[in-house]
Amino acid sequence: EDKTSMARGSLIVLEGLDRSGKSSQCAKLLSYLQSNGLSVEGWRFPDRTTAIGQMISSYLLNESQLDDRAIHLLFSANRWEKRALMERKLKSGTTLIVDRYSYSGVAFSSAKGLDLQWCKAPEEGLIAPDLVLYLDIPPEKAAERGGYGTGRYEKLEFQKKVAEYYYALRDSSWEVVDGCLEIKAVEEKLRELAMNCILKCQNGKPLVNLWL
Ligand code: Z5A
Ligand code: MG
Repeated sequence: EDKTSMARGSLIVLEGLDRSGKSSQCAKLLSYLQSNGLSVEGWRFPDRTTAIGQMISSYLLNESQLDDRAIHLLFSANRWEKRALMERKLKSGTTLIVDRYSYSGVAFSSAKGLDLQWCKAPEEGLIAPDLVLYLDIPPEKAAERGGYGTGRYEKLEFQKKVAEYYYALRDSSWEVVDGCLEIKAVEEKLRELAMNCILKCQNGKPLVNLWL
């Protein structure tokens, strides 16, 4: 029996404030793992390619208005519509590097003033990440990077609240990485943490659901 084809892939999520470096580090980690011969895909939430994703995209661009709870549930639905595919990929041995996930969903909506438990409820039953790589950066420093644009949430006071809720959501899957280090130094830390996680999953770490 071919053991490698039985081994499952890992669900690895990058989280952090806007401009913390998630998208750049996802791309670097993805190409590193691919160049090591691993089966790996890069995903991101919101997934703007679906019908729900297009509603979210227009909301984020301030092109449409939605009730706070309605948009929260759309973000969650956008993860639910990908759940079955996610499980199939992981079980068939593909590792997923995911740019934002349920923690973004809860932190952003809670920062608007919605109840934390209410925000967590629709995420329950989604696949729990094996590893959350949290790029830690003070909101003031993040704001200095390229400056915030016109995005709905790109305001310093709001980002400070998001940071507090992220902090409250930390669980055993989290590794906090200093996002203020040089890009190369962050990249090296993420490589090591990701490789450790992938090995644990290959060696039988069970797949479980949120919330841990
Ligand atoms: N949202 C939500 O409300 N609910 C949900 O469920 C989900 C999301 C999933 C989606 O934005 C928005 O939706 C987001 C949360 C909300 N809110 N906002 N705003 P997005 O994910 O599409 O946002 P983005 O614009 O793609 O990414 P970002 O978060 O703003 O940035 P990032 O991906 O973390 O950073 P980056 O693009 O990799 O880097 C930013 C800049 O910093 C760039 O110029 C880099 O070269 C520079 N950089 C990166 N790393 C470093 C280091 N180490 N040193 C110096 N400079 C660096
Ligand atoms: Mg990004």
